[in-house]
Amino acid sequence: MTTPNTDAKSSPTSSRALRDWVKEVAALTKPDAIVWCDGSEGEKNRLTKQAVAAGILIELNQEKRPGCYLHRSNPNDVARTEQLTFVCTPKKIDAGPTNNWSDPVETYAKLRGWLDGSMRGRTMYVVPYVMGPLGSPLSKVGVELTDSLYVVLNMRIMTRMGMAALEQLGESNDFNRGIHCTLDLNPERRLICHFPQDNTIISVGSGYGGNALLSKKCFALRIASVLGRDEGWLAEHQLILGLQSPDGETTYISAAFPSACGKTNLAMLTPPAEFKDWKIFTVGDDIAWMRVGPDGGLWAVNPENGYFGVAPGTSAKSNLNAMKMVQHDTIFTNVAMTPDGDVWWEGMDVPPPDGLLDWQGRPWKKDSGVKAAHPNSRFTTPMRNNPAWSPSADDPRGVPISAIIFGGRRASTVPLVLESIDWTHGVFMGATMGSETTAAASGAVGVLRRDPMAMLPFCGYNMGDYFAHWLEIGNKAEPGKLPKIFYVNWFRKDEGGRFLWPGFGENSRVLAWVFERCAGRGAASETPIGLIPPVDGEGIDTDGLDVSAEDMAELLNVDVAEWKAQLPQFRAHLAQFENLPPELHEQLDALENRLG
Ligand code: SAT
Ligand code: MN
Repeated sequence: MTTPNTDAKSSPTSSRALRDWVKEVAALTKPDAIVWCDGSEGEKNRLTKQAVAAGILIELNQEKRPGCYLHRSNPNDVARTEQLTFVCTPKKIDAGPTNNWSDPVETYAKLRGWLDGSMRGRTMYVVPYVMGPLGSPLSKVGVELTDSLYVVLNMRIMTRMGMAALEQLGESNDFNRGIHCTLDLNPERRLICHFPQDNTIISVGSGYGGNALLSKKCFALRIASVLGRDEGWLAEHQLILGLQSPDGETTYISAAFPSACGKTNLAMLTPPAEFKDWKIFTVGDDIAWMRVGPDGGLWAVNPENGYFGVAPGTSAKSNLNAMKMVQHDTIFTNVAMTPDGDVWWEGMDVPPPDGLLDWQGRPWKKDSGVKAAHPNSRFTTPMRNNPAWSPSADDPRGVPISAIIFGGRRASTVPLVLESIDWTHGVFMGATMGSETTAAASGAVGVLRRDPMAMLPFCGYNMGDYFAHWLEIGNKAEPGKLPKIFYVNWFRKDEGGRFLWPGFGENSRVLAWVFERCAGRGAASETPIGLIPPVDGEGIDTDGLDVSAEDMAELLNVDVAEWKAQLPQFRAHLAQFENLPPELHEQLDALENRLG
């Protein structure tokens, strides 16, 4: 085994802790070579060539899609595996009832056994990266050691990777330690383990996005949520967008939806023709790190540098900006390939050409009933590719958040939009939110599960404490400066299963109401569950909207009986948390009273 570049003289880092750790992991995994990634263009070209030669990437048609490649995953490894994801705190109670827990001492020992010699014959890449704008006090450094070229090339898009990260780290030992080893992709030897007390992640046996790109869910959410708890800030599964009104005033809104519920679409949506004077700019599409700023308001940064978006359903109609941004310099994972080396997926709004290869590279037939692209197929794209990209994504101060939106997929009960009475009620709304499951995680699709703040799979500590932390943030902020909290549901259906709301660009009408409410204007009616726009047209601007008055009334209807029927579910859900803050019990009682 060689261990080049880990001694002080030849190593690119002045952090002794980093050099020592790289040396230690190399001594365990025994790679043939160690490569420190610098993040340069030359490195990208070299590694891309290698990946193509090794069959890890397939070069797509470079005239149609310059800089674009396709990766096909092992069919057993195409989504996050929540049942194999663990939080390994010394005390089980600190992981809480919503996380899988395993003992850190035993888990380290088991993983060390699996890692021993696991990189023999392979190269170990050292991937230093910054989460958050360079030089921002809100940013954090991570280093991922991986034996996967696919991971390196994706990390290069998803994070600010390379020398910039080593510069930001300097001599410090304060960085997230991530070890990723592909092993043989045997689900029997697949584990994604978090050790928040050591700021460490070990992920083995999977090459899939959220399991293997350790910057994303593992660091920026599970570990960062714990850092946030201890340091007084929030790491959230939220997009951040800037909404510019016709007067040129910009309001920043963040929004939490479970995976594959349209965060990427909302973050970059194009308002419809009647709303063309409103503009939306994307700060982030998946993760927000938020803290109370010097002015007492809540400020947010997007820690990421790219998007890992769901391909199926993305079309010129649903997300024109996404269609434009994936035109170049994008890695596609598990989409279908056309005979001329282009990509295709269900819902692209162009018919599938003859001679299509499905996501596994097999010839695909139109009426075969099987999907050509995997339902969780993805694109990895640099955020600057997005025509709606907001340069404030690079602002070290972050952006001031005026509204936080929670949302999920609910066929019934939950109205199109709802405003909370106050911060505590908003936290209660987030804590009890539910959504029907999607293909982003393995398991059944379409089952209603409670997914508090869309963080169920991502909160790295006890969720009871997490709710208390949200309440504390509310106390820390200047009362008048706290964001307003809303709840939306784009997915309500009628009895025949037809969507009542057209969604996509039309969602900007709901955002416009949110904007007005934040500005202290905009009509709202009180209901037992919170404030909703009045149905008489004073609330949501329906000019030019193709939704009948009856459907609009249904979308904004609060069915007291349906809400009452949910109360036992709320109670059972909250009862899991031994250390639930009393304020949330009080909120539930108050809701019950208001419902009569
Ligand atoms: O695969 S990821 O976890 O990164 C995407 C998602 O599920 O939200
Ligand atoms: Mn996500």
